[in-house]
Amino acid sequence: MTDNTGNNTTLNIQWYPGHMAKATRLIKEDIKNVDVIIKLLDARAVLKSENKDFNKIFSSKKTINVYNKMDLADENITKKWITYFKENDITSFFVDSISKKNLNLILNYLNSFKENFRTNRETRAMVVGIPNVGKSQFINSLTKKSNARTGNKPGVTMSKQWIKVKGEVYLLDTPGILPPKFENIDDAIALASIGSVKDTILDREELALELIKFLMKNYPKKLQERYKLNNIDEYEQAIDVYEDIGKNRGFLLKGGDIDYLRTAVTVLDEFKNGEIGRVSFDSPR
Ligand SMILES: Nc1nc2c(ncn2[C@@H]2O[C@H](COP(=O)(O)OP(=O)(O)OP(=O)(O)O)[C@@H](O)[C@H]2O)c(=O)[nH]1
Ligand SMILES: [Mg+2]
Repeated sequence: MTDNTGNNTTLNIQWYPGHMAKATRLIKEDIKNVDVIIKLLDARAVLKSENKDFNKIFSSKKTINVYNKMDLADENITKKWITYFKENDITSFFVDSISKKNLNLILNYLNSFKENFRTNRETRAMVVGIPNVGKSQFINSLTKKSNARTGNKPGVTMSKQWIKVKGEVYLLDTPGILPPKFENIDDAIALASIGSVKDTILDREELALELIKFLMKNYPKKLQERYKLNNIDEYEQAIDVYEDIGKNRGFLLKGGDIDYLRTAVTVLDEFKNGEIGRVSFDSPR
């Protein structure tokens, strides 16, 4: 497994995990009532969007991995992952919950669950994942109704909610849960960039600089085109790119200084919404 970020600066991200602990307790209460766990992850961060604590909680349950937001992920890397999962016989699906791409595969899987696993009641699936991976959107798209509230920021779903899908399938929406700490700085950069960590606990200027470094290394053309920059090879440091983005967008303060915060917020928002292009943080080899 390789990692596309490969840097070792420190990004100061801390959060108070009290509400995460509460959400974990809520989820644990329902495990006995469900047949299958749908682990929803972000296709842009196949490894990094996994909360490893879930594996302990759900070890006794049938689990499938669903990588959402495939429309925002690097197509070449997604292809590699699909091959990797096939070769290793791991049940996984790549989906886009907005256009509903591949959601029919999940419906087929859930509808045949009762038969395949010989249960005698309706199938109940719990959808779990870190914040903002699209759990509520995924459920709404499967049910064709807007039952679950969504939003492009972490922490939108606050409590549990059972929602009926066509046929004999029920889905449980749950609040997003992050592990108590990041394993390394690259995880922090990726998870903050895809919007799974609350903005208010981040230094957005530092994060934008780290994201720019990552894009310079892995997606230079996309960065250059989006912000009408010089050839990326011509820049010595990421801060020079950061400043040119601010200048090119006209984000200047009185006196002509660059508005660093506005530049950061713009880069982060545009990245989160896929406007910089399709990008992935983890590749299988
Ligand atoms: N481009 C794209 N956006 C998506 C997709 N799925 C969800 N979104 C968007 O991602 C944002 C987060 O979706 P939610 O469904 O609220 O995410 P969640 O996992 O329920 O988040 P929490 O409840 O905060 O844990 C929303 O703006 C959705 O519209 C997808 O497949 N592709
Ligand atoms: Mg939600």
